[in-house]
Amino acid sequence: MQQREISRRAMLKGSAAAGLGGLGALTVAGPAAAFPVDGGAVLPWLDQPVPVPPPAQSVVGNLLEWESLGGQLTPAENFFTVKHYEIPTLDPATYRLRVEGLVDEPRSWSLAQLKELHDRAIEYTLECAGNTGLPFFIGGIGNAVWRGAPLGKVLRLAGPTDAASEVVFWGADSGQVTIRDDSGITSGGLTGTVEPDAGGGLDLTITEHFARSMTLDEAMASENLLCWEMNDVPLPPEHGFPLRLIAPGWYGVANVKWLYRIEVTDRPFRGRFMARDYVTIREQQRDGESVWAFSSVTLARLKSAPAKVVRSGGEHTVVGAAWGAPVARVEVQVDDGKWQEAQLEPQRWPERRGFAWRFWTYNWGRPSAGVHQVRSRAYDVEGALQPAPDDPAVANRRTYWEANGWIARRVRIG
Ligand SMILES: Nc1nc2c(c(=O)[nH]1)N[C@H]1C(S)=C(S)[C@@H](COP(=O)(O)O)O[C@H]1N2
Ligand SMILES: [Mo]
Repeated sequence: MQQREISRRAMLKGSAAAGLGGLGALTVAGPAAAFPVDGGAVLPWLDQPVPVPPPAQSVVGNLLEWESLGGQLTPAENFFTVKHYEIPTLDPATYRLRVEGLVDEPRSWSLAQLKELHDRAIEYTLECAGNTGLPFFIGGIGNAVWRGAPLGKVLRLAGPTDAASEVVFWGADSGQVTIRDDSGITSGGLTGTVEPDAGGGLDLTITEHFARSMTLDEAMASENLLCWEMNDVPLPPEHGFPLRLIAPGWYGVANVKWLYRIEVTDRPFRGRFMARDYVTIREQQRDGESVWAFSSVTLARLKSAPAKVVRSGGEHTVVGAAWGAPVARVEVQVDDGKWQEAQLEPQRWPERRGFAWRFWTYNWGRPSAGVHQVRSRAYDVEGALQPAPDDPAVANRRTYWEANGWIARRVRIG
């Protein structure tokens, strides 16, 4: 937890330095962003993810293939997708974003009205909190320049009341969700469908929209966007057309797609994707007793991964990425050897560091023929180290979310 607090502070510092002005000028072309290693032969990793099993095929798609990582920005058509319900069809002509609840001026916004607000762009690496937590899921990450209207401005115009403390973001997508498999619910008066279950009790099933919340303070952070464009193209349907929340510094799940309603409330929101799914459960030892910790997935965590090994003229280079917090250093370890410093690629927009992945390279030279293991680990600007796989924060998890331990890949040389 300590590490996460530090990372968030460092990020906020990074975004404060960027300020509110000038961000609109950011273009995707930006300063030159050549890939660290052009040309040469890519050596594929021996350990490949297993095929996506059928139940997950409707949820995740278009996963990043690390060996083909070719540039700082992930084109929209190559960007991974996660959807928990079906993609809703929204007509941009009639689309409205409602801002309501504990606000002085509830209103709805058309796309044209939102686009009249001073727009901004921010480069942010979006990673699913489940990425690298499951054997088929190591490519749930991508990086883009996102453009939209500042969320804070829209909230300020609405005028949260004194009682307001929480902001809930509602997606237009929804599905049938069984809230309880429960023999305890036996009476009427419930708005969902209540059906007998096998045990003779009653299940409660409702149609639930995708939704996530933040505190009002978190929502007001200057980097949050009501976003309609990624990498200079309109959001494709699968990425949230026509409007999504972009919450730099958070895990992917916070970035609500197909956003159609923002509700300001005076109490914490406990929907499916905060209180049931996307909950990290850890088992900890306290004075010889096993205790459980439950926490909702929120802010991103410091992480890095080797992307590929490139061979050119007999020389080998490991190229990788680091993200989840403003990155200060990356180290690489081959087999059981000493951890060695990798070279960080220069930052495209140094004033906005913290939200986009940093590429790094490690000159491996001419390793001996055979199979080798390559691992990386990152340090953030506050000196915090990405946790080892046996760090209790990683090892004690009983759910697969927030798997940010060191990632090992294997490659055959020669
Ligand atoms: N409305 C809605 N928003 C959503 C989701 C969803 O299922 N419905 N999935 C979330 C999750 S878990 C992730 S990881 C990101 C993925 O964003 P992408 O599909 O654009 O990569 O979207 C988030 N926003
Ligand atoms: Mo996710």
